[in-house]
Amino acid sequence: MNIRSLKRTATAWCASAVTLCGLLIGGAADAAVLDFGANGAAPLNACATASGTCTSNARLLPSYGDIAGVIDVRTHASDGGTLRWFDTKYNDLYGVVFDQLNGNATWIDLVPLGDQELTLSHFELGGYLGKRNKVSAKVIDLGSGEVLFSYLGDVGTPAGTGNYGVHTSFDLNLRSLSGLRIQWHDPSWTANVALDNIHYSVASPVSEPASGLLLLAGMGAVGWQIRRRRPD
Ligand SMILES: [Ca+2]
Ligand SMILES: [Ca+2]
Repeated sequence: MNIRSLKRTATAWCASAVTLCGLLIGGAADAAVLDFGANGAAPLNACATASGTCTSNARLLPSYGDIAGVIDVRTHASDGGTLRWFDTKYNDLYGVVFDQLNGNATWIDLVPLGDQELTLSHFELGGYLGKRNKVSAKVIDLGSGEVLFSYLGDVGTPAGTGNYGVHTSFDLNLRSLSGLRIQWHDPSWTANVALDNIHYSVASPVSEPASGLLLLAGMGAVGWQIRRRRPD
């Protein structure tokens, strides 16, 4: 066996061993997007209306986004109730959540269930009728209270002819066993900024010993393969 084919074999074994062990030790991830409705379709069974279908300014139901055994989604407006839903005009977003009151305590909590770990990878903010200035956004760990991500700046681009401009995206890789809070505030008026398209996943955490085990398993598999291919 030459060096090149040895490397190929080692790479293949590492890949298969890590994938297999990752599934066994880490468990499969539940990945989801909270989009509050997209492409002009208002979410069903999601708002406190007679039909349950969201209409602009209706309150989101506390059960929106919840998945039994996986995640509890909790939205919070300044009056202590849930956030409200709106269809358009927050830049180019469709179906968003916002706080109608002019307070400063607007957030959404994502709480993983069953001793699992939450990973937050993306969210978007849109400005009402176009760009908004001096908007603050934070992501806070619900266990430690630590601010893991902080932003102070513009949200969205200015409105153009026949459009409301483009929203602002935030790409992250934040993890927590306790859950994460996305909090945002526009000092000029709370309702000026709305949230949309939260990407997250929930999975059993891979502990440090398990990670080490994973590495050893991969190396062991490679070593075994090399020995097996060696001529007697
Ligand atoms: Ca909930
Ligand atoms: Ca949406």
